Amino acid sequence: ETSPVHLAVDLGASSGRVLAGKVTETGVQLEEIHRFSNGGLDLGKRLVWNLLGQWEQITEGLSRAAGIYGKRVRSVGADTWGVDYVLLDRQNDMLGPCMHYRDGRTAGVMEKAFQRLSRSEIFRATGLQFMEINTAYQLLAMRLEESPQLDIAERFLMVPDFLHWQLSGEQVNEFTNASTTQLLDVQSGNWSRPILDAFEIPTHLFSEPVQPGHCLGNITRALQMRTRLDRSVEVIVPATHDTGSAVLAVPADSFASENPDWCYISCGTWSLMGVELARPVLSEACQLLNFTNEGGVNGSVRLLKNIAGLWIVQQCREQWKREGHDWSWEHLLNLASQSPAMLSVVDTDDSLFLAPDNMPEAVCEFCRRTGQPVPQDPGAIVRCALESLALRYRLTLSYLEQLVGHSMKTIHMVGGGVQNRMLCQFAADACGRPVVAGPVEATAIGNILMQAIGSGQLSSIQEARRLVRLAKDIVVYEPQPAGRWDEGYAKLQQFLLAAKP
Ligand code: LFR
Repeated sequence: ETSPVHLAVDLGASSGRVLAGKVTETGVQLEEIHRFSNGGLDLGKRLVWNLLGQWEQITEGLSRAAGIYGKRVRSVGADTWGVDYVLLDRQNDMLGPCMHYRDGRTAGVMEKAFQRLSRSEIFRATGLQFMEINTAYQLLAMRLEESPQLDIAERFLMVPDFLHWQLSGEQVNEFTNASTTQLLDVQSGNWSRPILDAFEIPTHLFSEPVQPGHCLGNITRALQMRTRLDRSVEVIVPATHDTGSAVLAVPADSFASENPDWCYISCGTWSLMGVELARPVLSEACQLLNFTNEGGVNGSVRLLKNIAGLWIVQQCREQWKREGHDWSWEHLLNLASQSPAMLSVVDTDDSLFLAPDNMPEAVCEFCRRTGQPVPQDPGAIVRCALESLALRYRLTLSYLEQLVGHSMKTIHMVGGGVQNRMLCQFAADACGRPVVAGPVEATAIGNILMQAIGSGQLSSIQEARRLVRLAKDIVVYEPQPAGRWDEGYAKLQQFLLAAKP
């Protein structure tokens, strides 16, 4: 076999991976080369990335890939979740640890930001949703803590930019991930001077963002020696924001059209639900509903909302593990399927679920607080969380349709969460639309397809998506008319009304 191989480095909430991908006429063939854990590191005062450990694992993965594929490896590129970054001093040394966005230092910082620049001014400039985790508030938190790091920093790199620098020796800011900072101007695609100034963030830390597909040249000599990869291997920047890569790999037959009739849910720890557009939506309604306009590939915009996602059930599982029960997903879903439907509904995006010590207890607490039956066992808790998530999808779909002014025919679900077949069926039922689920490995596939485009092997996103449509793991879930979804939905709306100030 001689088809070229592209390597994707993909760092996710629980694990990091190096994958090899071949792009041929029959689709994208993926192989996982190396997997390692990537949880945050709790230092007591700070929750941080183990970034240097990750880099070591990545080079291990690259060495293995070199051993397997030799000279066939053409390129490599990295993606991770958004918002997290590294600062370098004038000698290119890292300043402090790389902070994790779930660290508590940004609590309350958004309100302080609004004293400097109003909510609507920030929205009009950036088009971004307001989340405490955004880089803008992480940097402002440093300013407010009077961190000396900000004073001696010379360079700001998002985590994938840092990895690309290690891979290639070049320092750039990639556009899709830069757009998650809430520091980019939504019109120009460049850093927003008024926002940086208002938050006292030095402008010289940033360079004009480069677009996905950009080639940074060959891997460094040091990396070549260490991994035995060929010196000709190129570093090609994908959509380095994982969600940007995942949405590239939606098996749709259109790209950034004026009137998309499909929406997506990129489904993992978070559920990112939205549409792909050619232009941002900057209306008052968009700001009120707190939707975001994130930068995508080839100038596309992802109008979407962050939904808490599988976080709640993942954390339940962790808690039960701590209590001595290492239950598999399959077992838990089986229990859930035997539990009564729509016993109780929770608002998955309630702050109660952000970072509780005991997630199953938090679910019960929400039910108690709202006068509903309290789920009595793990099956009932999982069922409640998944049904509630599907109801959030329905709500978000209604907001989306309101914002774009027409209805969606299909929901594409991509990402690891798609393996949860119960959730896919619930999503179809709750929303009353067919769900096209898959591919599971959307992020890695999107990363690799962008490298294939950047290296000239493919000519367009449409061509890339045609190959994704050949994926074997795409399953359609038709909505079932039965169920108590209307009843559950009415409850969710009640909670939201009650929570309004
Ligand atoms: C998903 C994701 C979301 C972003 C969140 C935090 O992995 O990248 O798009 O809002 O993580 O960065």
